[in-house]
Amino acid sequence: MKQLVTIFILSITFLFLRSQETYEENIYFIHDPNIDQFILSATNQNEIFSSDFDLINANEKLDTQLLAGANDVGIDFLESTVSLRHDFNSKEHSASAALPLLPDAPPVIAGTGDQLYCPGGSMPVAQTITISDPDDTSTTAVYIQISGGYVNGEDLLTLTGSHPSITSSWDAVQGELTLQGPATYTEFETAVLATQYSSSSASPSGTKQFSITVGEPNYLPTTGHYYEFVSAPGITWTDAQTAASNRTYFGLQGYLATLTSQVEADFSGEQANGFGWIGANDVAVEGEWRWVTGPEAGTLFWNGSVGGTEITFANWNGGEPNNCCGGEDYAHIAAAAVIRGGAPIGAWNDLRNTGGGGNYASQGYVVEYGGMPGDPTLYITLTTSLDVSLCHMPTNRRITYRVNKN
Ligand SMILES: [Ca+2]
Ligand SMILES: [Ca+2]
Ligand SMILES: [Ca+2]
Repeated sequence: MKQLVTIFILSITFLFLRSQETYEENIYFIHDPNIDQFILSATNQNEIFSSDFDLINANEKLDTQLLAGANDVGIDFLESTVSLRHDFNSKEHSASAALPLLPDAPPVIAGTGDQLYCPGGSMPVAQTITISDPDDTSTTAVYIQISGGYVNGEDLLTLTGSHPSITSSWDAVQGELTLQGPATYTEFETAVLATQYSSSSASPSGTKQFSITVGEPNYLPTTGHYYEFVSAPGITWTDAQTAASNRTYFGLQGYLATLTSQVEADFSGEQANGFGWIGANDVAVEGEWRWVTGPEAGTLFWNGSVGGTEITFANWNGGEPNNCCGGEDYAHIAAAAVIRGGAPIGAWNDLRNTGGGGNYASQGYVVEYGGMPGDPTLYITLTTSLDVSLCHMPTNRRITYRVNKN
């Protein structure tokens, strides 16, 4: 018996104007896992039509078969919208809707790696690995971080062998090896299996934990979140807040970035590459700077003006937040050209909602994804470990040999 199809995306209702008559039409996208096809069907009072098609990409024109009724049905799939037109008995009806197509499905990584490491040697970080992805065969990078037990200056990850599509770079501060593509998932699987852990210590100890993450350039393993700068010259903070909340990534709900650590602030600062609104303001009470978006909404992180009190984490530019020029209540990542007072690239300034001029003209906003209620669970990180303690012979261990004599 054929497995029942599952309603995969959504159902939408189009409203058609037919002469003077108005009627509703329900359209369903249904995913049939047996044939890996998407079936579009629709019904109304008078006509029934259905169509099935292979979803190859999100930009194709598809013709459908009209099962009952009149002469033509056409469906255009554009990049991010679906428009439907059909012509029944020479009466034209059309509709379009901002209908998101299939979201980009996240990759899933799985594997094993729970081994022993002996001093002086090297061991692969994983024994098996598979990366699967329903709608992609390649990605830009894989990150392997020594996420537990890392000793800077002793521990090292090395990519061995020849991998023409992949270059590796070691960050000793983060304890992270980046395998940089783009390359196919298969090539990355091979490279991960060829990545070796070693320690320069004569007597390493403890357990080394490795986080192997299928990533894109905008993924920060430290937080497990994604960050994206969206260019939108002239956009206000309030419009940026709305725009950010309308974005999703791998099904994760977007929000104006909430930067609660230096690592996160630096990462977003590099991404913004200049001006970018972030999810903080002191609109409610002057000088009470709060994250007002994302999982941290409502969190007070700074109290006061220039030289105020850091409650959690803040990353103000030198001489900020100064509530300048009749009042500035919205936070943004400042352009590199105006960073001063020893502040890091990506430091923040307070500004009015509409932005300012020159280096303070609004250029866009930084969206963060991750940590929101209802977000799907992603399986993009594989954790493995090496136990480096069992290789040491306990000094007080007594070993008894029994010899049998005949
Ligand atoms: Ca955050
Ligand atoms: Ca203010
Ligand atoms: Ca300011």
